[in-house]
Amino acid sequence: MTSVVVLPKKRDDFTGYYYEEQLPGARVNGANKVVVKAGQTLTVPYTLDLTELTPGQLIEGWLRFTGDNGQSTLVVPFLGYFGDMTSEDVLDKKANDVTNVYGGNYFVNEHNYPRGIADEESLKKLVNLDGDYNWQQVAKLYQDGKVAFSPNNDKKSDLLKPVAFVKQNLQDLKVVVFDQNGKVVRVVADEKGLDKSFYQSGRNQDVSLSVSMRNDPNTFDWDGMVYNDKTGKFEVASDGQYTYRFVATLYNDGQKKVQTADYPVIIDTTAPTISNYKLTLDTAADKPSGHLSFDFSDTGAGFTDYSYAVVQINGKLFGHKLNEGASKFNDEAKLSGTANFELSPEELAAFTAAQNQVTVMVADTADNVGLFTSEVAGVASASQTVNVWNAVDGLGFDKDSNFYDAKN
Ligand SMILES: [Ca+2]
Ligand SMILES: [Ca+2]
Repeated sequence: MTSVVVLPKKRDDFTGYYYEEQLPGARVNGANKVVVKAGQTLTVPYTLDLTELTPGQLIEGWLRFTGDNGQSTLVVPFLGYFGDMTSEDVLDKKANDVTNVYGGNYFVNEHNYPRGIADEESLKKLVNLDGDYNWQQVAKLYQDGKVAFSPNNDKKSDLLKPVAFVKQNLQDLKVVVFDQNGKVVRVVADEKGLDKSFYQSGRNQDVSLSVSMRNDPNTFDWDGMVYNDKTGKFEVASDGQYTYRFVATLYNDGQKKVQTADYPVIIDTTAPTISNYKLTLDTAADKPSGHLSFDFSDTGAGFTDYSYAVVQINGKLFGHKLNEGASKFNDEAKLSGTANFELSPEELAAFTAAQNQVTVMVADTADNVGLFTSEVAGVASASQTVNVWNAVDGLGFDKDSNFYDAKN
């Protein structure tokens, strides 16, 4: 019997071919010679001694038995992991963590809009109209403390859906929700036998596309319901801070057989308010101008640097970032601020000689919309009108983006 223990395989720099070389410190112990009679089955024990090696590596090799006649040979290959397979963090990092492997874990709402960045209309503006990001890039703008949804059955961000990647097959993956006192208020799912994430058709497949999830790919979605142990009934969670926790159980035994990952989530069903609204127009001048300012404030999730105010003038829609130019937030948590901007030529052109209606809207990151409407007497207006932003009808997803999923 001869044995070879290899890995990593060596590459010949000159020829480019891979070749095998005995791994220093690895030894196979066992009988050098075995006798097997014709038709007999024999179990022969061998041990692989790796005590001189550093744990945490794949080990590959083979045993070769040569017959006494020097001709017939039998080769037995082996492959295994030396070390604790549970030392790997199986759950991918968050999408905003550059050390993520599969693009990072994040959340979307029922319309597949990533959470923790801005409301749906602002996301459409960022991706489709301003074109600053594609859907995969926009997911990386994920902000801790801004992941929010509003389970109030208004068809806007009523659901929280994880996009999560795992590096090993899992024996079990649970989702548990905690309230801000650390009390379990919901076990969302307990799923057995998940496949590790893999790369296919130009995108990474998250756990919801695991074979075991085919019966219900939405099992990890949180609908905002919690269990009330006083009434014994499920009810909609009240507004506040929650923690969405993955609990992964690995197949391999080891120190980190059970691993968790926590994500802060806000439930917010309160719409922002708008106050101190002021619109001044001067369309009679040689160079028409207009100025709009208002204060905005939210309870709950608030806004981000990617949040826009939507200005609707006679049904035409325009966007202005809440934290850009003279517009700014008043507090670090981005819960309130002042919008302050000049109207663009396109916005001025949207005014007519008839009665005008102007509405401003701001939405928090849980997609609750606050609005203020004013009537403006007819003005002498320019003829050209440009429809910059149609937020009412909504824009479709960018079908070419990697984020878009045709089945949803
Ligand atoms: Ca909602
Ligand atoms: Ca709110």
